[in-house]
Amino acid sequence: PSATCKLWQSGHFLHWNRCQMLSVKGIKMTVGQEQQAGMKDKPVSEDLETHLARIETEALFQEQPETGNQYLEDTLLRSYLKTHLPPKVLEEVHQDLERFGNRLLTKIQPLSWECEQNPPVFQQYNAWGQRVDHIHTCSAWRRMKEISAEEGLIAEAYEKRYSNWSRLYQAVKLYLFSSSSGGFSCPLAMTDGAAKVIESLGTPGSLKNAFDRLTSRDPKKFWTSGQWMTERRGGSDVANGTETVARKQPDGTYRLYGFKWFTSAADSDMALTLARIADAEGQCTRGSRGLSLFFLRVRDEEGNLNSIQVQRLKDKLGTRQMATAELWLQGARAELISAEGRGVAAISNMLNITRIHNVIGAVASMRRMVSLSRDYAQKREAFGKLLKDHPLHMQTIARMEVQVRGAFLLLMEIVRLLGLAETNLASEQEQLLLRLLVPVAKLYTGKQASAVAVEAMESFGGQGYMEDTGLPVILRDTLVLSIWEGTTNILSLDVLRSLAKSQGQVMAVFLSTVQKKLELASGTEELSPAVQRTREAIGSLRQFMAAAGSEQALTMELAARDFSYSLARIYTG
Ligand code: UCC
Repeated sequence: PSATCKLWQSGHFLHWNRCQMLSVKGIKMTVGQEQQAGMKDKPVSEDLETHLARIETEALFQEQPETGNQYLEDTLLRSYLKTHLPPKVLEEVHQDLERFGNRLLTKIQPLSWECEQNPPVFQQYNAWGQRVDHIHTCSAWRRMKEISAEEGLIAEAYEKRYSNWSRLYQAVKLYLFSSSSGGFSCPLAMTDGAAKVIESLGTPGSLKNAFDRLTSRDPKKFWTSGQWMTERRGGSDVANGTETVARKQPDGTYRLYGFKWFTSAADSDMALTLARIADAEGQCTRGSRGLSLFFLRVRDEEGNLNSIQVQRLKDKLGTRQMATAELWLQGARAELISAEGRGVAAISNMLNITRIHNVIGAVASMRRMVSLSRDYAQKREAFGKLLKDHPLHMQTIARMEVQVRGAFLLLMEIVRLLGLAETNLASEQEQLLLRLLVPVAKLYTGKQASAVAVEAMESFGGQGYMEDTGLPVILRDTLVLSIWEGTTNILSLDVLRSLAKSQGQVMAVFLSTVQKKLELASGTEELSPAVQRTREAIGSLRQFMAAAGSEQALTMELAARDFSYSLARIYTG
């Protein structure tokens, strides 16, 4: 420790006996303390030493991991588009995505960080004691809303410029946007879901304005939507947890009374929500059959809340950029938009879209973490060589990369099928497959995302754990992906629901589709071990299904999660 260091400065060697302080933190602190302690008394040579200590300190800093244009760097995405899109569509889409990739890098990513650093603030009263219930959002968050409209992040899917490919193209833009969106992908998910519900209802006249706004490219017109489903008694068992009551008004509208416990993106312009219609005696039907779907504006033209009080903002582990609130509905004016008692079935269109957005968010965050990890491996030296030259480190990254690629392809498959379904080009089999794959992909990628994020974080060593690197934010934000829009177990039960409702047809389609894909892969020698393992997995799945057929429903319920994981792995494989 007392060795003499030689440092080259201005053409001179200087001798410095303080190498024992060669800890990055130690040097910085000591220099700062020395400066404060008495700069005036120090001889010139000591100032020089201080300066040199700084240089030495700076030389110890790690180079920051970065990504460039996320579209251009994503070789799998580009090869997928090249393989699947018609050439004319590819040409147009490629140009737009390259431009968008640059905009993300230079303009949108800095806004994202600003959103993280300036979370929404709730002001309940003004200075004079009047209740205002104002949710203040930062300018970067509001800019994200404008950018979303300008980029057509919702519009693209509904304009259908590229027929069945529009949905996939929209999903690709959202995938690129997601990890730079500062949490704005959440309101976009619900906005997309609301537009889908309205479209599926045939866009009734009273909802035309809302639909036009949700799907607008004009930032001044664009609206976002909330999805208020969770009440105090819980968010999974919607049928029994919903207490909100709807009272019919003489003009045919309704007034809603109840307490919504989690309302994400509470600064949205409108919302879809469930409530129980009270009859003339004030009685409501219990359970799922008592639930109907309502549309409401959050504020009127003057900006006054629609008989809603904001109780407080939620103090969340992650997604802190986005305002999640508890809301009292105290007679909020609303419009019934489903058949009475068909609320859950009507909102399931929204759920399936937001669940796909959840998959987009999961794949995007994995891609971001692994891309940063890969970049870091090319810059960071340890044990005398770059991380990329350490086989064990590279094996760890390669395993993550496989997870991301599989999840990405599963996502693309879903949005490809959705595009077909939305343009009436999907066969009955493709529709069934879509119904099954949405919960399968949501539950599986939701778990993958946080596992990959944790692993990737480790690849940066202690730096990965530092808040100001931005890496912990990504991890925190992935943790919600297995919770909101249906937990892993609830989604596993939804997989069973799709089996029961189709009387097993979804499984027949699943197996025959996988079989066809395996036949295609069989022609490639290098893939034969993978083909073999997938065939074995299908064999086990068939055995399980044959045995489960004679068991009680409880057995199937108990197996739902493992069964769903198997479907995800087989299809991804
Ligand atoms: O988490 C939330 C915050 C929002 C943030 C969004 C941003 C995310 C974006 C991320 C970007 C990075 S909001 C709350 C989320 N809550 C949920 O997701 C609810 C979870 N619970 C369920 O999914 C349950 O399984 C329920 C609510 C669907 C169960 O309700 P029921 O009424 O007990 O279930 P039923 O009786 O089985 O279903 C009623 C009807 C049936 O149709 P019919 O009557 O024709 O047979 C079902 O087939 O609804 C139909 N149905 C569906 N149809 C139910 N689920 C589906 C489905 N997924 N697809 C099609």
